[in-house]
Amino acid sequence: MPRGAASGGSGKAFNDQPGYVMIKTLSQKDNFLDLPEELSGFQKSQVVILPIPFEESTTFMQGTQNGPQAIITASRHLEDYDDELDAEPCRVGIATAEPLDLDGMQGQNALDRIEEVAADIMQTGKFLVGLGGEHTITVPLVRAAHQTFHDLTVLHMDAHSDLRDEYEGSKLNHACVMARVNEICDFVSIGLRSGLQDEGRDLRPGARLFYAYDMVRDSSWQDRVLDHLSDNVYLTVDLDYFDPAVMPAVGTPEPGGFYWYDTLEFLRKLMREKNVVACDVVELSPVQDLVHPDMFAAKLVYKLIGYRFFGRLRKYG
Ligand SMILES: [Mn+2]
Repeated sequence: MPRGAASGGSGKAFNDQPGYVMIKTLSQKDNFLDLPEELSGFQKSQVVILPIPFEESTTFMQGTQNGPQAIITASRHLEDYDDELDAEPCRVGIATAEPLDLDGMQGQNALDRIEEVAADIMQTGKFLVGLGGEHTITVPLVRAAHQTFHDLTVLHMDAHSDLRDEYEGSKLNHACVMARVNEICDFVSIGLRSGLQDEGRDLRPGARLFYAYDMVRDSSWQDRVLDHLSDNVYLTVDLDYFDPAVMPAVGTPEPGGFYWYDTLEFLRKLMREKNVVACDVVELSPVQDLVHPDMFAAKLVYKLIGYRFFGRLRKYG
């Protein structure tokens, strides 16, 4: 049975089924995209955005705990209409959960709490979008998705392979995310340009690593990545996948990243061909008075939702 997942605050509570999923959502004055109740109430929404301002192990520049709020604030300046899709993706309903209150919890306890809430949301069949926060939040989100989808593959977009078994004395460091995912299910990492010499040695047979150096030389990587994925996919986007020129607000920027349109082309293809069951966008570390990275992340989230629900249907498809 789903467990209760209520958090404190002024938002509206919704009890989805007696027995009971209890997610408080933000109202129009605070929610993603500035949506009225009829497009953001929990019950009618097909999408749930879960802000997870978790930051414990960021190693270089800090600030990812402010990422979810910066994305939501920026989203409120986006248009509802998407010209590429010729649609208003928000029509599917986008509920914004109250930022996850970890109530002073740390380490594994905090991650268990994230998993519990995420599993509650996923059990309703809604499309969960987690907003980080540091990349560590992906581990409990993948666990939650794996509870329902056993044939899950994780698609991991990142400059860093994140395959250290342990870093700075912790297996839960954000540099260890994919080592933990490797213990749960198959995965494909793309965009890599910073990692370890012996990475790949202890990986499960279903894991694949795609390096940026090779990807920019051979565009067939898109199809090869899709071929490696199972039908059900969990997508995690570390924003440092993108080039620091377009996405400077990350804790550990790496030159040689990817850009807006080439990435969107791939994401649309992904959403068209696979059943993406949930996703996260992580590691935004907002820079004061620099708004374009926040807008970039917010629009990326809205694009993911648009492709998920409209990518198969509309004019350029
Ligand atoms: Mn990274």
